Amino acid sequence: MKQFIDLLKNSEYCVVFTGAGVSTLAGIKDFRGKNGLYNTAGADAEKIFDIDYFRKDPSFYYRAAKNFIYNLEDKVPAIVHTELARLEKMGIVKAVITQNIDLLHQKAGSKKVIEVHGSPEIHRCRKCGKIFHFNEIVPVVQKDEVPKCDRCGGIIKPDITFFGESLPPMAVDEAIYEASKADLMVILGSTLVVQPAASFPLYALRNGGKLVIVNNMETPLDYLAVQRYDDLETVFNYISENLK
Ligand code: CNA
Repeated sequence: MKQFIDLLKNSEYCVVFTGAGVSTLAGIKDFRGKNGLYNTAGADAEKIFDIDYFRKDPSFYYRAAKNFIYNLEDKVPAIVHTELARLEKMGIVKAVITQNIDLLHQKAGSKKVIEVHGSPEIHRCRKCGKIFHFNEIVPVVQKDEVPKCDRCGGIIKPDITFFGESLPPMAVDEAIYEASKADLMVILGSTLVVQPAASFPLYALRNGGKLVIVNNMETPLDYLAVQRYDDLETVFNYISENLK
């Protein structure tokens, strides 16, 4: 871990890529981890963020997300979020590219956050496009109702990228731009299987950047990493104590 700290200190442009694993420490389940939704909620979990299923039955998403996304006000950033915000302030981390949809990097104080799978901050009517903010939607979902547009009665969907939808193009461009500039890319808590987001680290590699991976399961890019660690909490406690 001392070597990891040296890499961080000596980097000129460190970009971080985060997945759901960084938020398990804040009490939010990931998908594919040991206690993740895919293991605990069975096959139905894959339908939660499936756009075809949402079109058929939006209530399924809202029921499943009620105590997962529509209770995010209660969630507090964990050590990885707070340390990344601190490293940004120190000038080490230049950008965080995240697959997460829990707003915890921003809550922790990170300024440059690129949300490649969208965000629940904004919800949109699928019929007329009217925009609604997260805080307007929460009380409706908490009452077990499907949010509907007050202008046209259309179904409202979060600006989260569901399986079957394209990623937000501006965020993707920005992520590729940042990854291409990185001389050090640190990948945290992601299985790196959801494409195309999982291929962003390849842009860093292509331009001579180094990869460090921290994840407690194997990833398809492990063999390309200069350093590889398992446990996020252990690594970030160490960073918190030893990188001042
Ligand atoms: P994933 O596929 O669920 O992978 C998470 C990885 O993190 C797994 O390999 C876990 O074993 C690992 N992990 C969990 N806790 C730790 C820990 N303490 N230390 C080390 N490793 C740990 O998640 P990805 O982000 O790779 O998959 C992308 C999906 C998940 C995106 O579409 C996200 O939007 C989606 N997602 C996001 C959230 C969130 O915003 N918090 C939660 C659940 C799913």
